[in-house]
Amino acid sequence: STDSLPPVLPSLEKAGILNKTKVSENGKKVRKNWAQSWTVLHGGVLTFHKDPKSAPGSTSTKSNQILTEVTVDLRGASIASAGKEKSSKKNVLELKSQNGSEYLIQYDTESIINDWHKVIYDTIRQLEPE
Ligand code: I3S
Repeated sequence: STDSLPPVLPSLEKAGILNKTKVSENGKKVRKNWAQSWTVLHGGVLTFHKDPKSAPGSTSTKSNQILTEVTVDLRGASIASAGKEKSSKKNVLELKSQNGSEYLIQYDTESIINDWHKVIYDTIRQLEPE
């Protein structure tokens, strides 16, 4: 029987620098604000972090902190290549969360975006009920 198996937690993990902007919040369009973010995928959650050195008023104490800026729960989310109408940039992905937030993520190196597309897609699949 499989009844006694522990719940399977998504183990896929990845981190790297991406460009990202929010485009919608609670289903409502918001103004783009592209910024480079240290991006981490861990435990089915994607987090974007501000580079503390790029934050205004950076101090020596701040400079070794990594500030979490945005958290996106990938449960019920969707990821797809963004259409040309979404951005003039190349290699753009569109990430929609279950709560109606939408982000664009982008990187000029196609293979890097392809890797993120695959790992986010696979994580979303793993989080789906069977
Ligand atoms: O979808 P949009 O409005 O053409 O997005 C562009 C704007 O956000 C622009 O800033 P302003 O709101 O100050 O015009 C950004 O500089 C552009 O990068 C945005 O377009 P892309 O095509 O780069 O996503």
